[in-house]
Formats: sequence, C-alpha cells, structure tokens
Amino acid sequence: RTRINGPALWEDHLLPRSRWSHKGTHGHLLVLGGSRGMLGAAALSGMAALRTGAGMVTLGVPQGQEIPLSAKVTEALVWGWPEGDDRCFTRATPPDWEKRLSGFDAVAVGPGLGRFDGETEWLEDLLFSIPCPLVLDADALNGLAGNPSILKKRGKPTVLTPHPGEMARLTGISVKEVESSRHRIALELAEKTGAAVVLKGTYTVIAFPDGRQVVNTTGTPALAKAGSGDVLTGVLGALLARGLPVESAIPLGVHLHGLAGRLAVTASDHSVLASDVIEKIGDALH
Ligand code: NPW
Ligand code: AMP
Ligand code: MG
Repeated sequence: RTRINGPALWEDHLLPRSRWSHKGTHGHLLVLGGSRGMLGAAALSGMAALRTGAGMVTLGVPQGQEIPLSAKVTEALVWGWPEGDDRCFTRATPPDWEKRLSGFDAVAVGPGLGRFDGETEWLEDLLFSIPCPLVLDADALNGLAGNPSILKKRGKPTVLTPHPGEMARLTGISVKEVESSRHRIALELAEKTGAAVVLKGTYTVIAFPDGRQVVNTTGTPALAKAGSGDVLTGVLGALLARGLPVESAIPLGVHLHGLAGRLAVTASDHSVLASDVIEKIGDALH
C-alpha cells in the first residue's frame, strides 16, 4: 500500500495547455444521469469535469430534463435520452446512441441516474458499447449489484467509485463489514471485476486488479455533504477524457478532490457546498 504522491503525479501529467490546443484536444466526457429530483448530480459532475480541464462535456439526461439542465449548466452540451416515467430514464436508448458513443473520450454513468425497470440490461448494453474508459458511480453501481463480475468481460478501462453503502450493496455484505476491512474488500472487488475500485471515505482506498493499493489523505469532513461524490466522478471522468492512464488518473483525481475540499473551507467546514469544491478545483490544480 502506498500513499498518493500528488506532486509527483502532477509533474508527470498536469502539463500546461499547449498554445496550439483546442477544445477537442482536451477530451470530451459524457455523463449519463440526472433523473427527476437529481438533476443537480449530473450538473455537479459536468461542472467539476470542465473545471478539471475537460475540453467538452455532454450531459445525457432524460428528455424532460434537457431544458432545466441547459438553463443551469451553460457550458455543457445536453443530450436527451428516452424518457420513461416523468423525467426519468427507461430501458430504451436513443436511435443513434452507439454511433454517438464513439465520439467521447470517457464516459461516466450514475450521478442521479435513479433506478428503473430494465436498468441492469440497459447498463449491460452500455458496458459493451462504450469504447473508452468508463466510470460507474452511484445508481450505476446499484444496477450492477447482482452481477459485478460481468465487468471483467468489458476489456476496457473501468473505474468503480462506491461509498461504503454502495460497496455493501455491490458485495452483498453489511456496511459494518465493509468498514472493518476496507482494503481487503476494495481489492477483492478489483480482482473480481478487473476494474479500478475507489472505496470512498475519510481515507479513500484505491485498489487495482493487479493488487496495488493507494490511500488518499487529502480529504476533509467538509466533503461529508450531498453532491461531493458527484463532483469526484466529474474530476475522474475529466482526467480519463484528457487521456491520463487509469493508474495515474484515479489517484490524482482523488487527491485533487480532497485538496479542493480543503481549499473550499474558508470559514467553517460546516458550510462548504459541493459547488464550492468545484470552484476550488482550479486552485488545487495550480
Ligand atoms: P446511513 O444513512 O448512514 O444509515 P444511497 P446516495 C449508507 C444522487 N445524489 N457514505 C447510508 O446509510 C446520487 O448521485 C443527487 C454514504 C445509506 O443507507 C445517487 O444517484 C444529488 N452513505 C442518488 O442520489 C445530491 C453511506 O448508504 C446509503 C456511508 C443516491 O445516492 C446527493 C446512502 O447511499 C446525491 O449524490 C457513507 N460513508 N456509509 C443531487 N443534488 O442531485 C453507509 N452509507 O442510498 O446510495 O444514496 O448516496 O444519496
Ligand atoms: P458520496 O457519498 O458519493 O457523495 O461521496 C462522498 C465523497 O466525499 C467521497 O469522495 C468521500 O471520500 C468524501 N468524504 C465524505 N466524508 C468525508 C470525510 N469525513 N473525510 C474525507 N472525505 C470525505
Ligand atoms: Mg454518490
């Protein structure tokens, strides 16, 4: 087990933007989520990704959510997905989805995705249609809880970002058991799925399928608030879209997220919002 060496990762990967670059150079992230009542989760992920340097972000939300989302997040593109129950996802996919998916450099699925009939089959279709690195968070993890080992067949970089409650659902054990053996549980899931596993918490544990583990120490209890995990998903998705390898992107992203959380504590750690953390990503990258 090692601790994240943030500054070393920085030097290797966070190079200044080239004078000759354009938005297409810096990666295009797709975030799928933002169902009724949880549109904010998709917005937070998208804004965090743009602050982390992604050149473009598209937010894929149920059709009924397109207009309120566009009003809220000016800088992101919005892609309406078939709507089931009022402003929620359904088993269906858009007619041109497989072709459009090939245009993204990374995809994140889950923030505010919600649960719906046929969700597991919908997710399984996506897993094998997405040709680039994929982050699975929140409800996407819940949708895979019955059969996480299917991920092993994906053959492309995959990242899972469970909090202890989601890890308990994924593995079929209690939150107490997860918390008492965090390193072992994270590593077992990484080996079982072939994915990088980010078990979130005060000291987030990152486990890779080859057995390596990294522990993050930059967090703060200011992050113990709704929306923090959605921000992390955007940060990780952006670094992957920018082309960083998973082994670097994930420790660096977790480190930056914790640092941005700390920098957001200007007065009381009680009062920090997830959007304040997004505002500090630039300072964390500096
Ligand atoms: P408890 O409460 O401690 O007994 P869920 P969620 C347990 C979206 N969001 N950290 C906990 O047990 C997300 O993206 C939208 C956290 C409880 O039983 C998802 O799509 C927002 N939980 C969706 O909401 C902002 C822990 O896990 C359960 C834990 C649901 O996500 C908020 C909670 O997990 C949110 O991000 C720990 N250390 N230990 C928006 N603004 O749109 C135990 N638990 O049920 O998956 O709920 O994380 O809120
Ligand atoms: P989520 O539960 O999905 O919103 O994710 C919460 C995020 O905030 C994760 O990145 C956690 O590691 C982080 N977090 C929550 N509470 C703490 C804490 N007490 N100390 C450090 N990080 C925290
Ligand atoms: Mg979450």
